[in-house]
Amino acid sequence: MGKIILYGILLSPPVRAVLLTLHELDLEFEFVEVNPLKGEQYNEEYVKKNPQHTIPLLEDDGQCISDSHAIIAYLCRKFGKTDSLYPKDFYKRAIVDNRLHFESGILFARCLKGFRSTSETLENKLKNIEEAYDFMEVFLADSTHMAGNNLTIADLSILPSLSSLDLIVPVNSTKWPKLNSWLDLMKKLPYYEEVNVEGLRLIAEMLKPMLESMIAESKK
Ligand SMILES: N[C@@H](CCC(=O)N[C@@H](CS)C(=O)NCC(=O)O)C(=O)O
Repeated sequence: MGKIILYGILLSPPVRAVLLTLHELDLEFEFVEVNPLKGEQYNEEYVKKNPQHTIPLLEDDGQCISDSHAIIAYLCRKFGKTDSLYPKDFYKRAIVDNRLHFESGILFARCLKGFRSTSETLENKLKNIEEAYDFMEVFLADSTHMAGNNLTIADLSILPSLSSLDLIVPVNSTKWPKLNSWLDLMKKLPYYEEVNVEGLRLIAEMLKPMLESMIAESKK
């Protein structure tokens, strides 16, 4: 097996999605810090590897792949001992892919907007986050996991963004009972503490002033 290198920082939800998948697949890897808060994603060497200058970036035996969704699907295809994390069945895989695109286009996009100061009103940001929670409540209507009744990369992709958004809009068990139970279930993953908790602590610390003013504003 070639050497796997993951570039990024724990603060980033898509980096954590890749870390969760590497742990779930029990793969050895090297973690190299590339910190966008210090502008390190623009280093010449890094941009050669990833012209889109995003984290995460995975290097497997010298071959580079960017975008967490492409990376975690690749890891499962190449290293998964079974197809449970990324099913081969066409329909089941389509449902997993749907959730990956949901994470990319809706959940993570709304997560970024939620954490950044933009021209969008706070009311609108919160409404959009709550709507994303409503969608996931529907995903979970007849199943224990985001795509069926077992753990897939749909869960590992959604977990870091959702748990980060939970800092702004708590996943209330009355409003989103299934989503709340799913989050509790995910917290039992053996590598959850190591991968996700530190990332969330870093986000909470970095965003403390912003979160305090958002909470104050939302109470007005
Ligand atoms: N869809 C991408 C999103 C990656 C992304 O936007 N990462 C942010 C950090 S959370 C980043 O690299 N920002 C720096 C930049 O875009 O220059 C993925 O899932 O990997």
